[in-house]
Amino acid sequence: MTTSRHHFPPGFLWGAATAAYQIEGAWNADGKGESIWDHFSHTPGRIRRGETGDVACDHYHRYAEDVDLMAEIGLQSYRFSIAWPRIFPHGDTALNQKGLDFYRRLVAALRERGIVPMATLYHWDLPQKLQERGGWVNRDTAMRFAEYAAFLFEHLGAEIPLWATHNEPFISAYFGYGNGEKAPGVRRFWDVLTVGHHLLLSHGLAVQAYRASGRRAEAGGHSGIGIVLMIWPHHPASASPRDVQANRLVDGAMNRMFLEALFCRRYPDDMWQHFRRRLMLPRVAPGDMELIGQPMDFLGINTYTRVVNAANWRDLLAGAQQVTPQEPTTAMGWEIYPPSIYESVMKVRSYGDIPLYITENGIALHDEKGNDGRVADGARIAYMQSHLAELHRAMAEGADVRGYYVWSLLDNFEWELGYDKRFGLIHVDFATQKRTLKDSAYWYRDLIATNSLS
Ligand code: IFM
Repeated sequence: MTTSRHHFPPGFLWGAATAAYQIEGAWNADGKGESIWDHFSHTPGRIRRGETGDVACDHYHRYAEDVDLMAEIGLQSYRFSIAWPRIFPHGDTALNQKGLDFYRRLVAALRERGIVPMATLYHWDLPQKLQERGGWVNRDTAMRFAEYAAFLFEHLGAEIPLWATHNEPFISAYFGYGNGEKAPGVRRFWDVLTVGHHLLLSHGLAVQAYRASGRRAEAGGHSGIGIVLMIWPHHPASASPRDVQANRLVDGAMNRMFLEALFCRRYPDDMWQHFRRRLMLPRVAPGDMELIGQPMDFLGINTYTRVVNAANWRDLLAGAQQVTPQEPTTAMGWEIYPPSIYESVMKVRSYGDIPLYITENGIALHDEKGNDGRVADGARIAYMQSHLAELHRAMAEGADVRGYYVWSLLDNFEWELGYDKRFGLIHVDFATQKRTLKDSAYWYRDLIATNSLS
């Protein structure tokens, strides 16, 4: 039998990712303010089985153990998010020193073990106080975000080399303010383009604040500022013009709106024409698009699967419906389609040659611990192997991908779905908080050690 190995370039960064609300717990400890996710998960009927992120993985108290486990896997980088209301509980500039101290300790522990921190400024946990003033529908929230970002660049900028402004602004806008499945749970599609615009504007303001702080990306290194987008490839269900058009619109809403704004400083014309009769178009003030589209140092891509779209006149937004995913699927019901990672990278590449990181990729399974204490998650290993082979293909064709982060380090709180979708390399027993490295964690350790995939 012959085996082939895919070698990754020297310096390629192997990591894992998490988000504050999904793992930290300690929702009101040490002066933390309420976030929209605290508020939402405490509202009956919003989360499956009534679960909340109140305790989650208790990472706030167990971060040192978690960093040790990262080191055991050999992670070279860790992507986490900072909970805005831990820093500024009321969404203004009144500091909660203990919140800042927590991230200082976390970052110090990472650096001691040579693990490069990548911090996301916003992974969906807006201070509830700002939501009470309209949240992201209010343009002023973008200004508050810029203050929060500038504060962190000043206080943690020397220790954290990689910064992402937002995680998946599409989800914040459409699921937070459109269908209301996620916090703040607002069901008002009318506003989603305004929300999207304000999120992007706040990204631009944060990039500006980063540059003003005097920080610069070092050539060839892992540093700088960017944004993390959810980029999933879209395929029409058939070659019929109606399916092709429906597919184009869904791809437009999820991918092109954000990519064109960031790379071309405009929103796609066809989307504007389509949406002007259905949604409120945002007020784009002079200079907004220049702010949004100013150069970034990298783009983060979150990619898991593809979406197949068919025309459906009953859907008022895009005239589309998602076709039932083909088997095999994951515990999320997402099709396992390894070329998705290749196609996502190539799509972004068509907008510009910018350093890329795969900031999330992974699979949810219903992992269980066996009697022997092992968590045998061969399906996760197969998923990572096939997706990394496709990533390697994109890189062999010239894509400048600098690193890969598994979603997720730990099993955690999967938002409105609660705890039963396990994405982690590390199994968490939520009753005891015991952590167990899954087979995939050992597999990933070997991959990192050889910087190559067999
Ligand atoms: O858990 C989420 C994460 O917060 C954002 N990207 C997708 C993941 C899996 O659904």
